[in-house]
Amino acid sequence: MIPVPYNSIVCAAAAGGAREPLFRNPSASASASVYLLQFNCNRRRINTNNRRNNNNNFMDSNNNMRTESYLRHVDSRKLMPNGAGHIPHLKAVILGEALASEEDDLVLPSKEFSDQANVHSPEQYMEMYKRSIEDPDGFWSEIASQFYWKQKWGEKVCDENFDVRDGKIKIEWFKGGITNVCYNCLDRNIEAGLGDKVALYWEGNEPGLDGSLTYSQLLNQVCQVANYLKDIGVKKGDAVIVYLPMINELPITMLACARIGAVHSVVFAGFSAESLAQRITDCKPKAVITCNAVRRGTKPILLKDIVDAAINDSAKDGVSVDVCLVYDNPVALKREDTKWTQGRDIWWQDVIPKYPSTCPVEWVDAEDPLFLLYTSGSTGKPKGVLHTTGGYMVYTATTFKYAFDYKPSDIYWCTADCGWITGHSYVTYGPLLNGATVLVYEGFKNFMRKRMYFTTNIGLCEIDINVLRETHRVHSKTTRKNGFYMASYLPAPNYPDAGRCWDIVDKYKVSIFYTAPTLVRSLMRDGEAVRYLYALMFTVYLCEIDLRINAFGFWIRVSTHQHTPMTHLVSCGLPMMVEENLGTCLICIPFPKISDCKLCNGLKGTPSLMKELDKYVTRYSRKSLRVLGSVGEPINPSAWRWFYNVVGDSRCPISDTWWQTETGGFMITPLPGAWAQKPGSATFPFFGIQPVIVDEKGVEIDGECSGYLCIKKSWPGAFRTLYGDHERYETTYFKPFAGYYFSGDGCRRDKDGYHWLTGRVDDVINVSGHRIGTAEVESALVSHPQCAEAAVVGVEHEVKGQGIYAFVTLVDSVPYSEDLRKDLILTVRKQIGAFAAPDKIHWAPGLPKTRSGKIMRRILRKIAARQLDELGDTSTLADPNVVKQLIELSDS
Ligand code: 6R9
Repeated sequence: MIPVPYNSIVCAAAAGGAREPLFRNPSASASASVYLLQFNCNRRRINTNNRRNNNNNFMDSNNNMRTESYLRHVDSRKLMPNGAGHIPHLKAVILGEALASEEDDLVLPSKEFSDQANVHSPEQYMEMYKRSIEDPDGFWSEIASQFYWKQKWGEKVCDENFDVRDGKIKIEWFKGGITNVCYNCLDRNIEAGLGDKVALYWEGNEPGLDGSLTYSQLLNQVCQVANYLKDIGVKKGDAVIVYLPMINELPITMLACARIGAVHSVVFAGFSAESLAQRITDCKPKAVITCNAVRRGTKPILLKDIVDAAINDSAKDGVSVDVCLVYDNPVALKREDTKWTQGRDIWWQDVIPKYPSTCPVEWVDAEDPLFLLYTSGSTGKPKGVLHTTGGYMVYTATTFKYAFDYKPSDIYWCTADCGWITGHSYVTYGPLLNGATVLVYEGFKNFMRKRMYFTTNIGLCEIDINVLRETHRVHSKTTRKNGFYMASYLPAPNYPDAGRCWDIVDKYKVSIFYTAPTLVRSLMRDGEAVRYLYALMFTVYLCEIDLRINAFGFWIRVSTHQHTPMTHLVSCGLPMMVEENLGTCLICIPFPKISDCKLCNGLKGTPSLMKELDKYVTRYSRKSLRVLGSVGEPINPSAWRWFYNVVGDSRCPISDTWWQTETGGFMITPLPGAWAQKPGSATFPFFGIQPVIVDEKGVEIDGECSGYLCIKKSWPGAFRTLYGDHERYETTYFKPFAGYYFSGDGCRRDKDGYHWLTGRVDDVINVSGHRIGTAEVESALVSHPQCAEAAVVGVEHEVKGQGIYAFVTLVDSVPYSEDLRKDLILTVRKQIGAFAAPDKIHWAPGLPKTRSGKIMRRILRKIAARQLDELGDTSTLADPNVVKQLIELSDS
């Protein structure tokens, strides 16, 4: 019996049968706009129902709102954005969509889409899935045969031991097969007639800076680099560290390594010198390849300086680097200003063009290593995830083709950096193996946003959203200057304005757009912020209030007898929280949420702000878009809806792909033409993947349930070991639940069999889709001479998904100070990278520990999230007073 991943009831619904979906197939309704309306209506219906239920008590005779009877009290404060609990005696009330259930929202692909899709129905999926599970060897070898193999694999397609109780964990696919990934990406496609097709488009940060390479041109450049590497003595199996920004030279270098059988280890160019040194020391590379500098905003980041420091550091550990190839990036730094070590450093442009543009392929075994990529774990030491050649090639190519419904005419853009696994599997290998045209974007940088103005009865308000912080730290201040309100705002990753993404989509006619929820949320906020400002402006106009803006939303203080603004906000459908104290009422409207306000619409055009609504998106055509994708963390339903409705014009399915550095490729993902989606769910397993949800004892749970997400049996793209530490590989992934691969993620399966990822269950924080081990941050903090101890936990963050919250105990007699706080954050930035900087340092005279000295992170998580009435049992603590002290220091 094979597990049935797709519930037959949903199949029927998706096929237009038994169950009436809440959201209709747009093709079934009169027009797309009708569909949109239904979409919004449904949201409203949920809100209106609430209202209707309380209708009698809702308004008093003067049409003022009766807050008590209307607002719904929330049992738990976990629904509030972090920081809201700062307010003493908070009485939290949330309105709006947060309480809606997403489980019954089915969004179906249009008939036109399904008809042309690679997998067009649940039945077709089920048939293929069944075969992939019942006959994996046949299924995968048929696909593998579409690639070039110098020699076919041996007897066994797959040879595995997946159970620690039966000995050493071993995963092998296509062993004995001789091939080369670079050959399959380039030469094979050129032979098939794609030589003149564009392989890579490159778009720089600065509008106007761009370029492109056809498959033939790309092969020539790859060969030149490959020849150079061979010339300096890089051989099959040797490691090469790549520390480059998103320029074409990054995928070129990866492919060049693959061509000669060298193992690339790409390090994200946002990592610090220390992190880079750690990776150099671990894999002892024959060469380091970098760039002198890259421009982020107006500031050049001196990558070469970071590499110099890292090489010095690793030399102290006895690992020397003989060659450092440096790409000259004059836009960021002049050659003559680049620090240079004669004899070791060499300019890319001085040597590479001199090498021949053909290079014979080094044929390798399917199980020979292709690359190393370090990822965070629950200890301070990053793990070198090792992927091999054959299985990874077959798996990334196949997942790319099906999850994005790839067609040869597509223009594909993945916003990930090649420094992460997404850039390996779905910027470089997966798409190029399919002969796709890939857009490489230099990357998002924070941009200087213009000021926003709005009028109120207290005068003209100016929202200064210019105060950008590299760190993305949650930080805000509101000042009143000359009668103007100024507020700092979280930076958004875009340049020169929030429309850049869609400008690029139109410029290249991008048809598949794959990105991360954090980016969706920050872009959505740009449009939504305007909508909010508008609603708010009107509210402010209605009564004199004290307005504050922080990272969580707009905070308004009004006196309790003034119900009009609240009524207005309610009519806008804005979710909000209210704290009522004697005579005053503090309202927080967390942004961004999609709202629809008759009142505001009625005033459309009065102040021009309304016109600004979503214009960053809608002023671009986006007609070329066909499929959207999301990766890195769970996408929250409101971001999903905005992505679907606004960006994709309610026309493009979203592939919410769940996978990991370790899995090499997609594991649970929609097949966009095959079935209905539920906003926020990664849906069903890919071919050959058997996800199981287990309880804490490792017992599989059937049907509707929540638990730990594990995978039964191997798949071709699985990682084979942790570099130099097979024991850690087994301990981390295969020992927690014997017989399974343990993902480290929690998961819920709903009544229809849809999978909902609920985040990490281990000590790993997911910040903007980047995995950061709490232990890594802690060890950076304690390296500071004045830090005695540190404990780091993740907290919910509106844009980044999770933020980093650090409890810090100082050495005796060191006073708390703002300078020290900054210094501690700087220490983490220096040691790991800016993206790992803590959002909050919470001074801790002591940490809550059990009598055996174990830190009780559960309690720290609750304190960080201000869920103070959910601290649970603290009686096992060695010193229960510690908790009280920590709570007292919460706002210091
Ligand atoms: C590809 C990548 C892996 C972790 C993973 C999970 C989270 C990734 C997700 C998702 C929910 C998705 N994650 N995609 N959670 N829905 N679509 O991001 O690899 O950097 O190794 O991170 O990211 O928690 O365990 P990696």
